[in-house]
Amino acid sequence: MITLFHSPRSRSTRIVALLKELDALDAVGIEVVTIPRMDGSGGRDPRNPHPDGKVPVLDHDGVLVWESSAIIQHLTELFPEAGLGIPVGDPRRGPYLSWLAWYAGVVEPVLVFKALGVEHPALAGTFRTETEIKSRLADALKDKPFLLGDRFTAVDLLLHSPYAWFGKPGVPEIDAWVDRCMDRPSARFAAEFDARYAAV
Ligand SMILES: N[C@@H](CCC(=O)N[C@@H](CS)C(=O)NCC(=O)O)C(=O)O
Repeated sequence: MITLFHSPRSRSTRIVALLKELDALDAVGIEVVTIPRMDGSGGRDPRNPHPDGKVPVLDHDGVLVWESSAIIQHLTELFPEAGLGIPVGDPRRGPYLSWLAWYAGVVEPVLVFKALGVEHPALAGTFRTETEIKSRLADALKDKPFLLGDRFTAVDLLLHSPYAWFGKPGVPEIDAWVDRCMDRPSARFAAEFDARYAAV
């Protein structure tokens, strides 16, 4: 049995969109849980098995997979027919894995520091800054609609998600790509799913 622990309008929303892209909504159950929110609402949910009480977390036959990048890799490999992941042996596998890991190791911390107004030369030295993130993305998108080519893959789903949340950065290549990603049925499905459960 596979269960996604999800809280509406959070980082797990992108995993709900992924399940739609993978046509895996029948195979993976979604358990809606609460999390502590920045505005003081919500709270840790005792049903959530994530060691830190966070979402997303996936329970696959009693084994936990946490962190969005890891969950995305696990699910795309479990449901390969959808072509959202890149298999071993494909020359795009290197960039695919690198985008996934770069998101978790660089993009997320840098964008959180920026949103909080936290600056330090050592942080910029270690992670670089949002300027480098935007230039890396714009460079990858200057000659193709998606990060790995003509086709939307799981790295587009993951990497565009902060801009779907915080707003587009005002860089033409990135803005157009975010629009393409947000215009997909999976993004609309996840937004509607969240609207339904956030209201409960
Ligand atoms: N890097 C993690 C971040 C997970 C995370 O921070 N999730 C937030 C929701 S947006 C959360 O669960 N916050 C509740 C808490 O910190 O207790 C991932 O992408 O899976």
